[in-house]
Formats: sequence, structure tokens, C-alpha cells
Amino acid sequence: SGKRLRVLVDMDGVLADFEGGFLKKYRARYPDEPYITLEDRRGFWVSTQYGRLRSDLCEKAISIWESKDFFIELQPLPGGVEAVKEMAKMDNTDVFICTSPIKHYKHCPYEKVILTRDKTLISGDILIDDKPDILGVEAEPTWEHILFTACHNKHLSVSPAQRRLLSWSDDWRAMLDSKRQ
Ligand code: T3P
Repeated sequence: SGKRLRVLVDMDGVLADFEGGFLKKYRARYPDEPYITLEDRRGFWVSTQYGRLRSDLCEKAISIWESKDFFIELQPLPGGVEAVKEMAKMDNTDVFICTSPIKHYKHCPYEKVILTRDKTLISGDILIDDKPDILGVEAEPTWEHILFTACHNKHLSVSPAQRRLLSWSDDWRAMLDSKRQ
């Protein structure tokens, strides 16, 4: 058996349905305000797109994920939990959930698992994440970033070198195997 493979799996947008959970709670809390369907979402930051729709909607959007129980009540995305469990059982494979807390520290950290504001500092072979640009103090992270497709990034043309995982039904096992040696 060769070297162990270390897989880092992002949480929001990859394992947990941040976008769906946000929209449901936003519409319940602000039933008379305009909203952006998941089909029309563009750009990673929800609040940026809402702010462009109408400037005061930026803070209304932020109020949703800063509320108690927002993160803990997010529903799992199809197949994610099963995939992580299967990875964890594979030989020579270590899996970590790697997620960033929001800046508002009241509820989020208690409702999440492993936290870092800078994922470039975490060493691994693969990072599966829906954020297109993952930057930090380490200019050359050890991992290869696999872009997990989400409503906000599906229209982005990424560099040919960037690999995508279209969903958890996509061939994540082959991605892992391609990094084993
Ligand atoms: P993760 O690292 O698990 O993807 O920014 C803090 C967390 O909230 C981070 O979690 C990303 C997620 N998030 C979004 O996905 N979209 C947003 O618009 C905001 C504000 C946060």
C-alpha cells in the first residue's frame, strides 16, 4: 500500500444545502421582498447579488445566515453524506470536513465541525469545494481544488486545468484514485 490519501471536503454548497436553506428562510422572513431563484444565482456571495437587486437586500440576506439555527438546520445535499462515509471506509484514505465560519461568530462555529478561515493552510491531496477562488496566505496549497458544481458557479468557465465534480453522482471515486500513488 502506498502513501495515504487525504481528502478535504467543504461543507456549505458541497455537503449542506446553503443556497436552498437560505432561499427558503429568506422568503419566509421577507415574503414581500424580491428574491433570486437558484436558477438565476450568479457569483459565490449571496449578499452581493441581493445587494445588486436592491441595496437594502444585502443586509436582509446577511440576517438570514447570521440567525440562530441557520447552519444546523441546513439539509444535506443528495449523496454527500453517503460519499463521505464511503471515503472514510476506504483503505489508505483520511477524510476531513473543512469549512470556513462566517465572520459573525455568535452561532455559526457551534453549529459546524472543523473550522478555518484559511483553507490554504490545511494540507491535503484534494479539496472538494464549491467556491471558485480559494485563496489564503499559502500561495501554493498542497491540495488540488476540485470545484463542486453549485447554482452560483455552474455558468463559470474555469481554467481547463480545474477539474469539476458535477454532483455526488459524478465519479468522485475516480478523482480520488487519480491522486493515489
Ligand atoms: P464553507 O467553507 O463550508 O463553504 O463564508 C462562511 C461559510 O458560509 C462558508 O462555508 C461559505 C458559506 N457561504 C456561502 O456559501 N455563501 C455565502 O453567500 C456566504 C455569505 C457564506
